[in-house]
This record gives sequence, C-alpha cells and structure tokens, in this order.
Amino acid sequence: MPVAKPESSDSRVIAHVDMDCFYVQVEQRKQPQLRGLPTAVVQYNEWKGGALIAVSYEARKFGVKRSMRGAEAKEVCPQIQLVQVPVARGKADLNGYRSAGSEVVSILSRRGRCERASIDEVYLDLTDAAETMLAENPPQSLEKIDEEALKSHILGLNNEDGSDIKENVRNWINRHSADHRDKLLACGILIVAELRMQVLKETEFTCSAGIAHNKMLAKLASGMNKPSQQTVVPSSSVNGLLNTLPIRKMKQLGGKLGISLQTDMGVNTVGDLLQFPEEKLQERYGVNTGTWLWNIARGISGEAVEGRLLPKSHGSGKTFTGPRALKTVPAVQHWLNQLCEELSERLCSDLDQNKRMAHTLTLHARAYKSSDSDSQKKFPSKSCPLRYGTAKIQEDAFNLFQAGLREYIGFYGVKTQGNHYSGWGITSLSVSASKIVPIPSGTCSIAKYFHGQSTSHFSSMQPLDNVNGEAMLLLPPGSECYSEVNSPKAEVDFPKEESWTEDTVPELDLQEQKVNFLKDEDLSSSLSKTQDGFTQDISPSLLSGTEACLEQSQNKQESDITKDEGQFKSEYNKERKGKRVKDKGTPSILELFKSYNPYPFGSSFSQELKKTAEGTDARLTIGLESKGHSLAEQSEVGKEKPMHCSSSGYGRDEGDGRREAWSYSIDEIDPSVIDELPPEIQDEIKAWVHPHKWRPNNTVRRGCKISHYFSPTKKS
Ligand code: DCP
Repeated sequence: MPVAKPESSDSRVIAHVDMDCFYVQVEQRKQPQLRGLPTAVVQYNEWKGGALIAVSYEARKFGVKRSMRGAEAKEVCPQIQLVQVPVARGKADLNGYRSAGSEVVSILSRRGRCERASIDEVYLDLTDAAETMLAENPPQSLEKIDEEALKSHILGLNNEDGSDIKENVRNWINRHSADHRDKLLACGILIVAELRMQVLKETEFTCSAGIAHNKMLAKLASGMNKPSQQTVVPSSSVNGLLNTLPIRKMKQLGGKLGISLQTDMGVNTVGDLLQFPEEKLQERYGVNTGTWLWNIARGISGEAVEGRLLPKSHGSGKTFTGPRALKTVPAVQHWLNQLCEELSERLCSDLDQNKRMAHTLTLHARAYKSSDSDSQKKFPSKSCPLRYGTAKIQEDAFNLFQAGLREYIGFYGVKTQGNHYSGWGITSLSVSASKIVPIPSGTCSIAKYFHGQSTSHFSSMQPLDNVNGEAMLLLPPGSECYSEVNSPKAEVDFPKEESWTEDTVPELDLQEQKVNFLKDEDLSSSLSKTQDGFTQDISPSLLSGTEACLEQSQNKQESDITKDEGQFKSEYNKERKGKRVKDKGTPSILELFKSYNPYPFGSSFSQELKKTAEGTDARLTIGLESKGHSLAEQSEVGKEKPMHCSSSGYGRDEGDGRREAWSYSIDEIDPSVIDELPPEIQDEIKAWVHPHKWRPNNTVRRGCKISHYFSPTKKS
C-alpha cells in the first residue's frame, strides 16, 4: 500500500528523464545505418517474428505497437527494420542496454542528486543547482536562452493560435513577477535542456524530461511530449493536469487499489478524488493510504530523490509460455542454472566495480497445475541468505525451488514425480539478489589482494565461513531457513500492471532490468537499516564472496568448492543441533596470509613489521567493541604493556571479565598483506607497533577495524 510522505519542501526542482525508445536507440547506435528508419527491437524468440519490445518513433507513425509481433509489424510497415535483442545462455542479454543506461546516468548526475529508477529512467533533484543559478546567474541575466529550453512545453502556458510559442516560453522563463517557485522551475528548464543536450552529444541518445516540484508530477510530465522534448509543470497547472488524468495511469494505482477506487468509489480520474475528505479516504483505505490518496489528488508528494546510481537488486528471469512450460524438475534445474550463472556474473561485477554485495537470494516462479481445483494458488516465492559463487547460488536457488514446489503441489507430489511430468508446469522463473549494500572500502583491498593468488588457496579459505556468527548467514539453506517473501515489495517481483500497462504478455527476461529498478522502491527504509547493521560485520561474508568471484574468474575450481561445501554443511548441521560453531584456533585468514610469499609489495613498513614481529612476542589484543576508545588510547595502553598491545576497551574488559576478549600475535599477521589493507587499518597496526611514532586519525570508519579483517581467536 502506498504511504504518504509529507512534502519535504514545496520549492524543490525535480526532473524525471526518460530515454526515447531506448533499446532501439542502443541498436541504432551500433548500426548507424538504421537511424531514421522505422525500427523495432524484437525478442529472440522466432515465433511470428518475435515480440516487439521497443519501437522507434518512425515506426510508431505507421501504427507499429509494442504489443505486436514482428510479423504483424511487417504487415503494417513492410519496410520496418527488426533487430533481435542480443542473446546469451538462451535468453535475452541486457548488458549492453544496462551499460548504455549507465552512460546516461553518469552525465545526468553531474548537476544534482540522481536516482536511477529503471534501465532508462532517472530522477534528478536539481534544487541546489537551480537555487545557485537563480542567485548567481538568473535567466534574465543571460544574453541568450538555449533553443532547446525554448522548445519546452510549459503546462498552462497560453499558446493561442498564431502566437510565437518560443517567445511565450522565453517570456515565462524571464518573468520578473514570477514567484520563487516558478523562478526555480525556470532555472530547472535551462539546466535540464543543457543536460539533455549533453547526453545527446556524449552518447548519441535522445531523451525526454518532465520538470516539476516533485517526483510524481515530473514523472507524469516526462512522457507527455516525446521524443526529445521536455515538459514543465508549474504549481498553477497541477489541478488542470490531474483533473482529467485517468486514475489507473498514476503510479501505484494501476493495480488493485486503482480498481477499488474505480469500482467502489466511482473514481475515474485523479480529479475525482478531490470530492472525498481525507477522513473518508482513510476510513476506506487506512490512515496512510488515505492520506496518500488525498495528497496525490492535490499533486502533493514528499518522496525524496534517493541518491542512487546503481540498481537496488539484480535479477535474471525467463518466461516459458505455452508449450515451452517446464514440466520436469531437471528441466527447471537446467534453466535455473542458466539464470543463476548470469546472476552470479552480475553480482561479481557489482562487487568488483562498485564494491557492493547482495545479501538475499529470492526465487520466484509462476506455475500451473493441470488438474487443479485450486487454480488460484500461486507458486510461493522463497528466499534465503545469498552465498557468493555460481555453484552455491545454483544450489541454493534449486533448493528454494524445491521448497516452493513442495508447498505448491504438496510433498508427496514432489516425491513421486521424478523426471516425469506429473501435472504441473512452470511458466516463468526468476532469481534475484537484493539487499545490496556497499562493503567497507578496506575489504575491497583484501579482495584485490586475493585476486593475485593461486586458486589452490581458496579451498583453504572455506573455514572462514565458520569463524563467527556471520557465517550462519552464509549457510546452505535447509528447509527451515527458507522464508517466504510475504511482501511483493520486499524483493524483485514479476512485472505488475502498473509498470507495464502497455504490454500484453511481456517476456520476463526482457523486462527484468526495468523491474529491478521499479519494484524495490519500498525497500529503501529497511535497506538503510540493514546497511547500518551490515557494515559492522561484513568481512567474513565478503571473503566468502571474494572467493566466489574468484571461482568464476579462475576457471571455477568446482571440485574444491563441492568438497568445501560438504565440510561447510557438516559444520552447519552441528550448529543446528544446538551448539554454537566453535572458533577453530587461528583464524583461517591468517593461515591463508601466512602461506603467501612475503613482501610481494616490497614495502618498507611490511619489513619493519616483520622485524618487529620477529624480535618480540608482542600480542595484539583487540576489543571487539572499541567504540568510544580512540586509537590513540589504544596505543597508550600498548605503551604501558609493551608485550601486550591492547585496546583500552579490551583492557577494561579484561579487568572486569564481562566481555569476551580476543587476541592476536603480531607474528600471526603476515606483514606482506599490511600494505594492501586500507589506510585506517594500517594506521591501527602502526599504532600498535610504534605507539610513539604513529598518530592515526581517531575516527575509524565503521566496518574498517582490523578486527574485521583478522577474525579473532578466542582468548582462552
Ligand atoms: N522494455 C522491455 N519490455 C517491455 C517494455 C520495455 O524489454 N515490455 C524495454 C525496451 C524499452 C525499454 O525497456 O526500450 C524502456 O521502456 P520504455 O517503456 O521506457 O519504452 P521505450 O523507451 O522503448 O519508449 P518510450 O520512448 O515510449 O519511452
């Protein structure tokens, strides 16, 4: 259900930028000879020429629509150029479109906070840029207003027949009598026009934009004049815009809520909502939704533009319609493996390029039972903690599928059906990875270090997963671990009506990216909470993830993985019998580090530390919670106890024995890795080794403590 958010400020300048016939433009850039010709992008399926998923504006003039198949398009426009979407692993490969979208985002984000809303849509908060322009360089002071800005459509601007439209726009932009809000919008017009021209120049893509005081209005406006134009919604035009707008066109009203408004309340346009007092709407739809409806009727929306240039989740899916439905478990497993392979690749490149990790794996499916009285029953979505590595993702996704199938058709049905068709079919499958959060900067450095090492070490990393409580999150899912995704908002879901109103039977694999961006909108609050909690204990899972990505880049040493997983599962089973997994002495990362050649980076500090380590039996002791105790304090303690460097937090705990204590020998830390650690950690170590020399910053980023890298040995 939508939730009302108070309008943060009524003087914001928000733009919604939407690429024009995006996939077509990407294909036309690859094949410039297609420019200007009626063109459409079709899915790879050959049946009747494949389904159209993007149609150029030239083709639209002939009546070609996205709902058509290639053959139909040829009928209405014989000269249409049909380009097949690239294919990989038997399904659409959207990577080219994704990265084209990223090119655009990187340009748009130069002028303000930027939220990537789908593969080809972006919200921009240009308030600061507009305020600055108004203060320093207002439109009236400009010698010339850009032609592109003059082509803007300003809703409510009276363009009587015969009047010079551009001149009207120029006058509107330059109005001295305008209130502050309109003046800001005028600046927004200039900024967005400039950005769009920049996008065209750098990427060769055209886009359209809506400019308003909030996201809702900007989004409504961006599609009003396409292609390659911009539309502005001054406050005075909001009522006029909403009065006649069909209720189902509003975001979040394309589904059940919209239907209920139409059938139960007789509301057909957004304007119709104005007749209801807020209390009445709250009575019918609950306090939050009621207020939200009351607000949208008046064009009020407080939703902020989130600073997010990257997707909130990754998904890979495929539909199997009609005779292509999957009817045996091995057939499902085959496709799941393909989907997981793609998902894993994307997770690894996200980790590599953006230093982010996902935490939840979700499986969605659509299914039917041929002899079913209960045909309404849906295949339940299932999720579990995400473990990195293709083989692990494949295994977990398959387990999720089996758990879902058990629930869908009943345990005995699954048991008896084997490889034979037993009355069910899967018409779509998707796997998604969500709860993606950035990893602390330092951990990437460790990941980079591992990249240079031989794969044989990675089987020895497996015990890392058992080091502490985080390991539980990485365990293979037993049936009890599965949790149903109750809220469709929580994870990537199948396309819903409101997002895909123009389509009849959309192909899941072609839509996934758009869905990725669109469906997670309500996850934001929980995500940020997770983010906070997560940064504190990310390291073990990161290492597991790094290992997984290395699996891929280093020819997948599957046998090692399988062996390790066996070991891992047995640990897990022990844990599930009620015992806590015990730390096994020296953390494996230290073992791992010790087995590498020392000094690969030829560092003087490494050598210095090595010397120190050889010459003393100093032990580094780290309080797990050193919050509130500066590193300087830690080094002071180290000074008092030269043979036992410790954080003051630890020192105190040691005294009262209330908290668990953890310790390391300096000689257990291989000096060769020190220089690859993040500067904060280096400082921390230096402070222990030379408490007088090093005066590190007192502020250590959360998740960037040495204890996050060197998992602790429990002090006996
Ligand atoms: N897309 C898809 N399957 C769909 C709808 C869209 O694969 N059922 C892809 C192809 C589109 C891209 O997403 O190019 C963006 O979708 P839009 O709805 O924004 O449509 P276009 O950009 O193609 O056209 P427009 O100019 O109308 O926005």
